[in-house]
Amino acid sequence: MSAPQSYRFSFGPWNISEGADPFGPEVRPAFAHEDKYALYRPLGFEGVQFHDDDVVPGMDDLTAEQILRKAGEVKTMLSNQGLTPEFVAPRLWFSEKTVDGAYTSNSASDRAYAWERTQKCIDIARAIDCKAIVLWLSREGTYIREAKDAKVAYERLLETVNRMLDYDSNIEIWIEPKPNEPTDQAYVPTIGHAIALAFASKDHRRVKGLIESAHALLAGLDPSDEMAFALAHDKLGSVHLNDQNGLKYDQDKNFGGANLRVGFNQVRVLEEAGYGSRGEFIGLDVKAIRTQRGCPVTDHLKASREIFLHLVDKVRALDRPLIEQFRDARDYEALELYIVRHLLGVK
Ligand code: XUL
Ligand code: MN
Repeated sequence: MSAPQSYRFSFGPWNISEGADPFGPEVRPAFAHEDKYALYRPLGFEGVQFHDDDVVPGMDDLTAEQILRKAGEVKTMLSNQGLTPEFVAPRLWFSEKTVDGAYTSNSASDRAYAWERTQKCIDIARAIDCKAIVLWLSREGTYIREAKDAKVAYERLLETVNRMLDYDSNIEIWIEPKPNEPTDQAYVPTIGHAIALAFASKDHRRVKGLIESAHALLAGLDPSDEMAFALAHDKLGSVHLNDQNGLKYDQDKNFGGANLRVGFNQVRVLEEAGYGSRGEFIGLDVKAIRTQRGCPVTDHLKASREIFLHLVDKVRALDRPLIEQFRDARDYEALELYIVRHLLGVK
């Protein structure tokens, strides 16, 4: 038997936050992104996820040369800390030019801005030696259905993916689906939509998905089945493990914190498929609870990683022949009791 998989973990600097929510201001002092890099390794993380302007703040007002200079500085900071950039995502939801979406906006000048910004994002990724671009499609959707022609919108998304593949012949594109928030209905709400786009693109081998647990739950789906679907098509670029308590706002709770069994099944599916054996990261997208004091707050990252690793132990300790017996006998009552006892640590 091959040696058990050991996992590498990543998170984005926005996961160490000031605790603001849509109804209130920041509750913790700011902690500079650049000071965060020193925290990664001691916490057990080696991958850094970025938005383009996490690497180059204020990039819309900078020249190409200034952008590359700043990206070069960040590359040095990462290598000084022994860190790997996992992906860069264009932040296309903050500009006044993307209030009604970016690639799917009805305005040609907004779409032109989105494409320019995407090229700069790819330039930044290249400058820090990062091989993947994440597309979280934020405002690509509608608040009312009649606002956009949805068929044209999907054609525009495919055209963008193809342009990105042409712009750089090495990068991979990982689409992060989410069904809603900020829009009422988002285009590309599930991994099935993302993978259809991938296969429709001009080089499907370079287009994959990134599955966030909470986003799948918001779509009313089980994240482990979403992951299994992507894995069955060899299209799981990365994951954003977290948790979500029901169909509410995107909560980004600690992994396994709301529903341990749902967490367990994600770990089971990843582990059984050998996810991570080609260097894929276990990415987290978790928010510290607003009431948490301190600066910087990192306990939520430590806890989510620890819960993941405990669940790996649980998956490895499963009695596989017994599970096969229950499956053969179609005794799913017994299988369920076995799983719950196993999670509880009782015989
Ligand atoms: C939004 C979300 C983003 C993406 C990266 O819900 O999850 O943080 O992961 O832009
Ligand atoms: Mn995410």
